[in-house]
Amino acid sequence: MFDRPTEPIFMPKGDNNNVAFDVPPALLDNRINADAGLVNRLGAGEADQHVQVKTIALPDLSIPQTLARDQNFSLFIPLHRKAAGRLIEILMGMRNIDDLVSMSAACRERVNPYLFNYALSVAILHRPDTRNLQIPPLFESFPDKFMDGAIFNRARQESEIFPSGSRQPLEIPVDYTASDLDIEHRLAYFREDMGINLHHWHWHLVYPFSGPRSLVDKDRRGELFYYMHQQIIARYNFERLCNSLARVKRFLNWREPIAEGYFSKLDSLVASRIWPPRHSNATISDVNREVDQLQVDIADCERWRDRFYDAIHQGSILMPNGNRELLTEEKGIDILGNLMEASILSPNMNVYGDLHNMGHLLISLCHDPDGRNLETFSAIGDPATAMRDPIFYRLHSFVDDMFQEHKSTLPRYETNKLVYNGITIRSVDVETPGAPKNELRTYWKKDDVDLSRGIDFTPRGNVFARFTHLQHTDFTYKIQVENSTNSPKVGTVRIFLAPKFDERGVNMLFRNQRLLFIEQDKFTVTLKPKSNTIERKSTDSSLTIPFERTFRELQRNRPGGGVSLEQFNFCGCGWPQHMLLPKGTPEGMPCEIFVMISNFDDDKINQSTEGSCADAAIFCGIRDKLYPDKRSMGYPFDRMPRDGVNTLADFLTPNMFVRDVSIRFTNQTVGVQGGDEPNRLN
Ligand code: CUO
Repeated sequence: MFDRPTEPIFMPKGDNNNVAFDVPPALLDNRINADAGLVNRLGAGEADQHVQVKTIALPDLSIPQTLARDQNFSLFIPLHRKAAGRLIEILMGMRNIDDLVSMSAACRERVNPYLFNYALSVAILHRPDTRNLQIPPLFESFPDKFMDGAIFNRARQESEIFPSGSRQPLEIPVDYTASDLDIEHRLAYFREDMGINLHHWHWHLVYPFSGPRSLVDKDRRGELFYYMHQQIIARYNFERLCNSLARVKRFLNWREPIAEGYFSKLDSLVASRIWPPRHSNATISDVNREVDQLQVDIADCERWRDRFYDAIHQGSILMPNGNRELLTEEKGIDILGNLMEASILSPNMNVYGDLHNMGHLLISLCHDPDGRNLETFSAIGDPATAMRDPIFYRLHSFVDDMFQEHKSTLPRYETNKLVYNGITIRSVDVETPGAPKNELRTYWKKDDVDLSRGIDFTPRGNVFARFTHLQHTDFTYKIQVENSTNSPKVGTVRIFLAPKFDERGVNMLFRNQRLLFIEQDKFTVTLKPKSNTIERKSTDSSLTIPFERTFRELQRNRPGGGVSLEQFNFCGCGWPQHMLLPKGTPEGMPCEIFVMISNFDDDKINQSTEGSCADAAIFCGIRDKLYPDKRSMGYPFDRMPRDGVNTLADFLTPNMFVRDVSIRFTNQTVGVQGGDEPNRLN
């Protein structure tokens, strides 16, 4: 259902996974149905496996069909959201798998391919009878959203000239969207990283902001919206400091020209168009587009923004019935997250509007705000591509600033909220094979992705694109802990990393540095009386998903390598392991690792997490479960410091420890090796 989105469903797939859907003519779209010869030609013979699709009554598809087949689809556009919501409802409503297959087959030819992919993904992810099915990563179905558009013609040529098996991977240059004349281009390896963009798309798939309420209403989803994006900004700022750039400037004044341009070089294979670029110093305008049934003014957004600040400073939001709901220490951030995004859980959309989503849209339509040029939105208008554009980080810094404003109104963590009586961390070290103690190593790595699921190549077979991404050498944390009580103690180990110095190379105040701490790992330990040594591998991080999960198909297609489908229980949300560390610098970027062990009694959530893909819980939570940490997300860095704390050193209690480390970047590129493990550099 996901493969080759622009081709009819009954077409058999290429050499390796030959599946044909035998769709009854009644379910096919009229135009296709009329050409019975086409059906026979494509449906017969070639496939190894035939899926019999049964006839099913067609539902009213007029809402999903408001979006034409060749239009680009964006969740940020309310009309598209409504279309997706309706299709999700239809697919969720199917009584069993057979019906779901039939309905999918019927809808696939009739609705927009992006919309179909999104709605079917959400449905598979949330239906009890399909939740353990895997869905292919989006870059396989829509590689055009993830890489240089120039690759696809080359891929076609390659596939025409060479048979499957003897085709060369097509190299995507590292510098294809801009040159070094644009200083923002220094960060392109982060913004355009396929794993990062896949994570972001996946996060929004797991936490949709519209659709049936039961899918949207997940534990602490508004708070996680705040925290996951706050951490992305922290990571981006950290990355910028590694590249001698200052932290991102908030997108505060929406009427001022946007200095950062972005030319994504993405082609849309569905719309047969390139994605619109944004030249530098573009300004946004009021949007009034009939085609999208969208009308929003900059002034609307400014009013919403002011109401947010009012609510935050008053400590409560206005409810539709005129009452006020308090923004409490525990629940306030969750409410604000849903209000800001805005998800359908927003308690008062009339007053607080749709600020974040409209921010994405206004920027993404700045080149054609009234639709006179029949252009669609640019990269910032789609969660699958938004993180490629430098303005994403300015917009989300603006959003994050409001959340921080709320956090500043909350009680500080006094030491009694931080200490763990009897627990003292004696030392922390990181060990990288082949490197001096407390040195971390990064380098470039090449890998291949298969394009043939998304695009029709004739003759069929795999065509690989080879791209270059940041990678680090796996490392181990060694933590020495003293338990001075007489009984075993359970604690949560929280590991963060931050730059040691600011843009000027001097120490930061704690109140500023805390916003640059990126969470690296969190796990539970039992500490026996007296001394304990904790060893933890970087690859076990509860922030990340392993490389082979981000790029499953690549591994599976490689002879002798990869994971089996059975091992691969679908759970694609998670920060990519290969981006766990910032790039660092050739001289070694001075950083600080912060480790804290908090009292598990104050952290724990009573629930079983057996078999529920919990390995990237920090950003993604656990499927169908409560967020597995009772503390505020970002603890202990999510509040202003208590009185008397100016520096990180002032902040420390005995159950915390800070170690200076450096991240050394080696400007070498490791080729595709064929195994899961990258080559170690010494
Ligand atoms: Cu993830 Cu703005 O929420 O892109």
